[in-house]
Amino acid sequence: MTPDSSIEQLEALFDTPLIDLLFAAQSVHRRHFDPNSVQVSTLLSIKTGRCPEDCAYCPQSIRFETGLEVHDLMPVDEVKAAARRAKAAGATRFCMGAAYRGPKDKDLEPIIEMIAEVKRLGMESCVTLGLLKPQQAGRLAEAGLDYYNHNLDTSEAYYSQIISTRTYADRLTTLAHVRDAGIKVCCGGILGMGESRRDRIELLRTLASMEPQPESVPINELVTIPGTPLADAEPLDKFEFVRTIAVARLLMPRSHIRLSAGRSDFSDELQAMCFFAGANSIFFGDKLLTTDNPVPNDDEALFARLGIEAEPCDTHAPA
Ligand code: SAM
Ligand code: DTB
Ligand code: SF4
Repeated sequence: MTPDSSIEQLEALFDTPLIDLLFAAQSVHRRHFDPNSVQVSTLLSIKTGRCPEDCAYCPQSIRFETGLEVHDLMPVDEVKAAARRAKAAGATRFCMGAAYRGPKDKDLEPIIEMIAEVKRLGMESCVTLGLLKPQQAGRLAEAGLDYYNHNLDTSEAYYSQIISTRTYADRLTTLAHVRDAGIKVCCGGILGMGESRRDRIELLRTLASMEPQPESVPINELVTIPGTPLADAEPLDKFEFVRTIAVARLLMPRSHIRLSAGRSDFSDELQAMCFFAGANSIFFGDKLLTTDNPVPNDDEALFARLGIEAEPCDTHAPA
């Protein structure tokens, strides 16, 4: 299977008996990765809430009443302390998220300091700040940023059902600026927002068609948030989630596929199945940005039971 495969071919792949699909995905996975190794990232919301965008899934939009505790950009020393704790707990990448449509130039100054502190700890750095101008991507690259997270979330066709304040093309333009600046791309989506299987296929096809493909592909399950338009979204069949991971692995054989939001609702057995399907990265720490994630003790126990090791850090900065 390649990104050029037709929709019909990808539909047929999705329809493959589950065990055959898992076997195919695992066979490709172990050609490119140690199958018992999972990359571990920790998230921190460095600026929470009051976002002007209207993403129907998001607790941080100013348009929805979600009872969220909001805060402005955190001081650099608090971010540094959180990164140090994440490193001590075993994370190798520190991902900082801000509820912006896009950052103002002046917002980037403290964020650049945060990136420098994370690098000084010997961790990989990632930020997710919304839409970027080319010169802003350049400033982040100069600061030594390793990854920029910017999700496409769903298919182009379904996008306007979820977000009205920006277009798919806006997102793709920022992704191009990030790539042109020489920063690695972290780009994925959310499943369970009422999209069709065709939308999931189109999302994966768009991701896999990028040249080069994103290094990191977070696959989130929608965390339903009371007060948002998607509060009552029908949950996705968990086997459909696993199938989507397997097809992502087959289409993007060298990318890290991250089992992202939604893990709190997954049994250990379902997570193991996702790893078998080709997921090889997680968010580690008891919080995502604003919602709960499995507690570290549970993840450590799960890794031990499965014989999974955390992937070593891919950065050459001093420890
Ligand atoms: N504002 C920036 C942006 O949208 O790119 C960065 C922060 S935003 C919260 C980062 C990502 O979190 C979104 O692109 C979306 O994929 C994910 N996300 C937000 N709310 C979610 C939810 N309720 N369930 C699953 N994923 C969610
Ligand atoms: C991604 O794909 N998922 C993360 C990270 N990238 C920034 C965010 C998940 C957010 C889930 C809802 C919340 O905690 O606010
Ligand atoms: Fe704002 Fe990002 Fe949430 Fe959309 S996903 S409302 S852009 S914080």
